[in-house]
Amino acid sequence: MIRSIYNKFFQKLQFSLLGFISLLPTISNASENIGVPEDYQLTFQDAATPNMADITWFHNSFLFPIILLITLFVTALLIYVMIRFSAKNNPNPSKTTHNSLIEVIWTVVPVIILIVIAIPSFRILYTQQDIPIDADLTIKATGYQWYWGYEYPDNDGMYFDSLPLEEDELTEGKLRLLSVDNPLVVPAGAVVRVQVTSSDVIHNWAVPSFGVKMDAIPGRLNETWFKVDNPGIYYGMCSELCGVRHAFMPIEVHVMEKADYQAWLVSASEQFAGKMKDSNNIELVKLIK
Ligand SMILES: [Cu+2]
Repeated sequence: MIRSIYNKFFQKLQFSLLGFISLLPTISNASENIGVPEDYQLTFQDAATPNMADITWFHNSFLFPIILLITLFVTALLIYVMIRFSAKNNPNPSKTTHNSLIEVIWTVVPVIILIVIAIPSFRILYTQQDIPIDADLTIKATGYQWYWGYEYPDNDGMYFDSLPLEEDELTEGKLRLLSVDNPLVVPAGAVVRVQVTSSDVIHNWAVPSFGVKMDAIPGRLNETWFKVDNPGIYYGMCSELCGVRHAFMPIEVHVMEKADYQAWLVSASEQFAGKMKDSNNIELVKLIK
């Protein structure tokens, strides 16, 4: 009951925001861009994975009401105390210094609240950390100053760099600071295991609509996973301050129907097969300068 009321509240909030946004110039071909931030966005992006749906529920329908009630209770208590015990209304203050019952209550009640919050929180954390052993596809994402490189170990180690598009390269439907030349491509409905690492400093591979945010640490292989059923384009960014071009290492994920993915794989295998990272890549040298 409470859950549905708050879902409606957040849906309405989002709805009114969407109405406002529709007055602003819209990005053409936006129907394809699903996991993307919106102007004046307040809440999370729409969930594309079960994990993100859980995170959204946890925040919007669980934590938010608890925080709201506590805030209202404390505010009401403060207002009551300010009026009831002001110097004017209460000229002779009580000399009471201790009340065991109240002290027990104000210790035990917060503990109970924290335990109640911890139970669903740990469950969600566990599903994020529990990498399915029967993953359909493994991707290795490596952070470089300042772009991402993707390797497909299941496909002869196919590797490609994923560089952000320059402003003069932005064609219709491409987004500034989000679109890349070679996006990560995965099949819809597949469990994708992502191994995340870095070659220089700490980066972070984060896609908000997937509920994925994993540190990329040099010399360490971190793992995360996602499963997206809805084909479309989803965006993320490096989420760890990693240097002067930290804001210029976006993540673009194309989720394709299985047949389209197979077709992409055939052409990409030819284009990228056996291609290892080339430190003399002209485009990279341009970026580093
Ligand atoms: Cu980075």
